[in-house]
Amino acid sequence: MADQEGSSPVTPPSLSPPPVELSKVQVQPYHHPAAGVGAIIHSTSMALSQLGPIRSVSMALKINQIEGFDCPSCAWTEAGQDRRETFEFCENGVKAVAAEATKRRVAPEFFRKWSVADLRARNDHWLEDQGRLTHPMHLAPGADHFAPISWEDAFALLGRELKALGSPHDAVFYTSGRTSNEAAFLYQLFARLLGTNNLPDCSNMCHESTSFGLQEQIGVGKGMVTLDDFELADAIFMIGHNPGTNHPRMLTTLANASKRGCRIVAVNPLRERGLERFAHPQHPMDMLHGGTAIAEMFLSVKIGGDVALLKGIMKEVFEAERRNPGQVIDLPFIRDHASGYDEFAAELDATSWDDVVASSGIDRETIRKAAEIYITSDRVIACWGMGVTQHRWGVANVQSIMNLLLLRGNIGRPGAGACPVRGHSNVQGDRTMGIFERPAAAFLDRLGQVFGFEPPREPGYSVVEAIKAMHEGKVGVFFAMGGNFPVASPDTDYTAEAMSRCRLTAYVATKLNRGHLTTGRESLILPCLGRTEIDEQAAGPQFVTVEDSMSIIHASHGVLKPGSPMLRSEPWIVAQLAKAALGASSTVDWDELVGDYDRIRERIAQTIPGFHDFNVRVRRPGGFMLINPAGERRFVTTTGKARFMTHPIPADARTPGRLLLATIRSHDQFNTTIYGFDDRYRGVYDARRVVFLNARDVARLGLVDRQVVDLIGEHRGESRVAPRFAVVAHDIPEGCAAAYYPETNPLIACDDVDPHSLTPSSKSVVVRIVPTTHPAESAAAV
Ligand SMILES: Nc1nc2c(c(=O)[nH]1)N[C@H]1C(S)=C(S)[C@@H](COP(=O)(O)OP(=O)(O)OC[C@H]3O[C@@H](n4cnc5c(=O)[nH]c(N)nc54)[C@H](O)[C@@H]3O)O[C@H]1N2
Ligand SMILES: Nc1nc2c(c(=O)[nH]1)N[C@H]1C(S)=C(S)[C@@H](COP(=O)(O)OP(=O)(O)OC[C@H]3O[C@@H](n4cnc5c(=O)[nH]c(N)nc54)[C@H](O)[C@@H]3O)O[C@H]1N2
Ligand SMILES: [Mo]
Repeated sequence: MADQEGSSPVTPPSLSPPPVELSKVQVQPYHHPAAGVGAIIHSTSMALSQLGPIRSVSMALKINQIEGFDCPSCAWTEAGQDRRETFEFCENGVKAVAAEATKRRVAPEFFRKWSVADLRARNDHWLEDQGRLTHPMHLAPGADHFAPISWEDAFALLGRELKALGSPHDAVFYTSGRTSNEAAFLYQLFARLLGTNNLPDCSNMCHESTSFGLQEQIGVGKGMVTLDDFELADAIFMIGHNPGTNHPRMLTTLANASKRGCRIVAVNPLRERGLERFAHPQHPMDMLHGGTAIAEMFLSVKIGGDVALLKGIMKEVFEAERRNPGQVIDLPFIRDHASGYDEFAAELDATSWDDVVASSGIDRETIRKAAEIYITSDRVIACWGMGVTQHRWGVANVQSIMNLLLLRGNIGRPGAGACPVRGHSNVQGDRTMGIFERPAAAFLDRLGQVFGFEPPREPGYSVVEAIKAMHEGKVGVFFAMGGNFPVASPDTDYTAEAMSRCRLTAYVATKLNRGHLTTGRESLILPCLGRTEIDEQAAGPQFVTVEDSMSIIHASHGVLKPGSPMLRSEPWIVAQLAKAALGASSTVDWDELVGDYDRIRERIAQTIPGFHDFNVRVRRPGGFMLINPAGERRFVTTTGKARFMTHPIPADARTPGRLLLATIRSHDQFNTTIYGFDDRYRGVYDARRVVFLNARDVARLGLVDRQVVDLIGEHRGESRVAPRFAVVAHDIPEGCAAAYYPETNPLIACDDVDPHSLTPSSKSVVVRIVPTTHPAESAAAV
C-alpha cells in the first residue's frame, strides 16, 4: 500500500488520499485547440468501457434534450429549443453520465470483502471506479465493515438519533449541488420543521463570495445575462475560470462570439488552453481548420492580483473620461441608479499605479490596452469562476468586477451584465429553494404561512462553521444529501476528526467516495437514484426540475432503468427521514407530496416568488426563466440603488520565500470524483500529485523539474503538510503555484476564509515548498 496513514483503524482517521507513485509522471505540452478530436476519443472510450455500445448511444441522445435529462455535470445553460443540436453535451458531461450510468456495482458483498480501513487506503479514483451503490449500508458502533440494513431500519435509526438530540441545532444537513429543486425544497422544509437552519451546502465553498457580494451590491446574488446577450456583446471579460475543462459547452458560445468579432479578454495566472483556441468536436470543418481563437488578450495576473488589475483598468477608464468628459463613464446611469460613486472614485484616484502593477503583475501598458477594449465596447459581459471567489478577498474581487461593469452602465441592457459561471448543475436552484444557513426573513415568513409553523430564525452553520461545531463536539447527527463533504472541505484531517465526533453520520449517494469512510460513531450510506434514471412514485414516473447558471428552470426526465431495485429517489428519502424524525408532530403529508412531484411543485409555487403556474410553465419545452430585478435595473439594496463598493488592494500575506498556491481542477475530475490521472490541456499525464511552478521559482528554490517536494501550508503561525508532489515547470507568474484539489485540501486552514462569505481561500494558500522528507512509496496503490 502506498501510504499507511489511512489503513490504521485508530481514531481520528486520516482522510488524505494515499500518495500514488510519482516516477511515471509525464509532461507533454498540448498544442491543439481545446475539445476537437481528443474530446471525441476520450468521451467515447469512457462511455464504451462503462456502458457498452447500446446504452452509450441511447444515453447520448438524451443528454440535455427537451425530453431527456439535464446533464449532471456543470450548470452551463442549454441552447434554446430551436438552436439545440442532436448531441448537446461535452466530453466531461459524457464522463459524468457514464460514471453514473455505469454497469459496475458496489453491492453488500463488496463491503463484506473490504473493511473501512482497507477502503480508506485505496485512492479516490479506485473508490469511484467500483460502481454504483446498490443497497443501504450501516456501520455499527465499533464495527470494521459496513453491513446491509433495510430502508425501514435505517430511517428508524435516523429518527431515534434525531429525536435524542438535546436541540435541533445539534443536527447538520449538508447539500451538494446536484440535488433537484423538489428534493431540496422538501429537505429545507424538513430541517426547518425540525427547528434548525443548519443547512450548509457546497456553495459555501464555491460561489458564496458571488452570492454575498452581488446581493449586497445589486440586491440579488445571481447573474443576469442570457445566451442572447452573448450574441450581442461587444466584449467579454473571462476572469478566473477554465471553461475548456469545467464548462466545455460554454466554448461554443465563446467561439461563436469570437467569430462575429466580439473581443474576448482572459484574466488567469495560467494560460489555460480552452481560453485560447477551440474546435467543436461535432463539427468536422471546425476541426480541420484548427479551430477558433477565443481570447485576443491574455492577462497572466498574479494569483490574488485581480482587485489590483481591475483597479488599474478602472483608473484608465477615469483617465479616458478626463480626456473626453461625458463620453466614457455612464454618468446618467450612475446618477439615476447607483450610490457610493464619489467615495469610490476618490479611493480609486488615491490608489497608486505602483501598487496596481506590483500586486497584479501586469504592466501599465498592458492594462491600458485591456481598458481600451472595455472602453471602446458598447456592451460588455464579465464572466467569472473560482479564481475570483475562493480567496480571503473573494467578495472584494466580485464587487470590483461589478464596479467595473457599473462604471459604463453595463447592466440591465442587452448584451451586457454579470455572468458568474456556476459549478454543480443545480447549485443555483438549491439556493433558490431555500438551502441556505442564513435565509431571508421574507422567505421564512412565507414558508411558515404556507406550512403553518414558526420557522427557526437564528442563522445556522455554513460549511466551515459546521466543521468547527463538529470538532467542538456540538453536533450529534450529520446528514449529507450528496457530495463528498469531508474531502471537499478544507483542512482534511481536522475535518475527519470533526466527523468522528458525531454520533451518527449519514450519506445519500450514488457512488462510493472517501467521505463515506469518514464516519461518526455509527454511519449510514443511503443509495439513491441518479438523474439519468427513471423515478417511479405512486402517481407514476416523475420528472424533477433544475435551475441553470442563467436562472432557467427546466425539467429533467430520467430515462434509464435504475441501477438496483433498492435505489430510492432523493425526495422519497427526505420524506421518510421527515416522517421518522418528526413523527405525529408533522403537519405535512409527506406521502402525498412525494407520491406525485407536481404536489411538491405546487407548494414551491405558493412559497417562492417567480414560480407561479410552475407545473404548467415547466412543462413547456425549455422551461422558463426567473426574473432578475437587477437585470431590469431594479436594485433591492440598502440604498435602493446599485452600490459602488470600495475595496483596497489586499495585503500580501506571504513572508519571504513563500508562494501563493491555487488549488485547481484537472481535466479528468469532477470535483472529488477522479475519472483518471491525465490533465490533457496542461500536458500532464499519469499523475495528480504535481505542483506547477514558474521555472525561475524552481531555480530560486534550488529545485529541479520533476523533483519530489512536500507542500507546507502556513496560516497564522500554524503549518500543515501535503507530502510528495512532483515539481512541473509551467507558464505561471513568479511567486505563484498551482496543484490539484482535493489532494491539497490538507493544506487549507478551516479559518482561512473570506470574512464575509466564509468561503475557504482555496485559491490563495500560503505555502512553503521543500524537498520531500517522506519516504518513497511503492507503486501498489493504483
Ligand atoms: N469537468 C468538470 N467540470 C466541472 C467541475 C469539475 O471539477 N470538472 N466542477 C464544477 C464546479 S462545482 C465548479 S464551481 C466549476 C469550477 O470551474 P472553474 O471556476 O473553472 O474552477 P477551477 O478549476 O477551480 O479554477 C478556475 C481557474 O482559476 C484560475 N485562478 C486561480 N487563482 C486565480 C486568481 O487569483 N485570479 C484569477 N483571475 N484566476 C485564478 C485557475 O488558473 C483556473 O484556471 O466547474 C464545474 N464544472
Ligand atoms: N481545495 C479546494 N477545495 C474545494 C474546491 C477547490 O477549488 N479547491 N472547490 C469547492 C467547490 S467549487 C465545490 S462545489 C465543492 C464540491 O463539494 P461536493 O459537492 O460535496 O463534492 P462532489 O465531489 O461534487 O461530490 C461528489 C459525490 O456526490 C455523490 N453524487 C453524485 N451524484 C449524486 C446524486 O445525484 N445524488 C446524490 N445524493 N449524490 C450524488 C457521489 O457520491 C459523488 O462521490 O468542493 C469545494 N472544495
Ligand atoms: Mo463549485
